[in-house]
Amino acid sequence: MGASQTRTEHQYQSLADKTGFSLEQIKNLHQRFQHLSGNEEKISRENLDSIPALANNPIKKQIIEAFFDKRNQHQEEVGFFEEIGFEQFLMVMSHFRPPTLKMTEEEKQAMRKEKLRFLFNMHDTDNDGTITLDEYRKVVEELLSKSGAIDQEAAKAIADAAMLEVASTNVPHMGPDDFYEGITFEHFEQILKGLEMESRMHIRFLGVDTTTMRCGKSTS
Ligand SMILES: [Ca+2]
Repeated sequence: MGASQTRTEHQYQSLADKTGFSLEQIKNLHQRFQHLSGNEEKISRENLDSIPALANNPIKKQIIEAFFDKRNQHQEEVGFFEEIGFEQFLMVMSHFRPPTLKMTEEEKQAMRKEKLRFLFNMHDTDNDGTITLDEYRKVVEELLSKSGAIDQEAAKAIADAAMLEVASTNVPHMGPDDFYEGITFEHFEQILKGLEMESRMHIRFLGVDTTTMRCGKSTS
């Protein structure tokens, strides 16, 4: 074992401590990262944009932006990176990590909150703490327009109706002139309360199935 290999293992261990991934998972993800970056230190949006498995994902754009969103790095920073290195890449990937059997109830709750925060950030694009109707509309429009079956006007109407539904659940006695400012994180948690999503939130790309965090033989 050479000195550089020891150093790599040391780095992997520190990344494992930070992200909760096992050494094996980190090794696998590192290989994927190198493949994606073309053996460069960093990856850009263009690198992720060319992943075939993401091509048909209706929220591809949001997923890619999430990788460069500083809010997903746990450092209280906001804004976007132009490029990210392996550690930053891992931090984002760690949001897709499923809970393990060893986790305490408290740890599971913390993990759930982190995942919800990640999803919330994906929609709260201007980071003002609420998902406004406009922000929500954009996502719905994109989702529906990808299917090609619906025009923009209809997509808008559907987004408005869905948002009204959300508003009426959160503010039951809203008058016709009341203005609903948008979904706060607390509302968001409330809306998704009944949904067991700790193990559901996963993405399949890079040939990594995040439900198990195993690398498949897929070429993507
Ligand atoms: Ca917002």
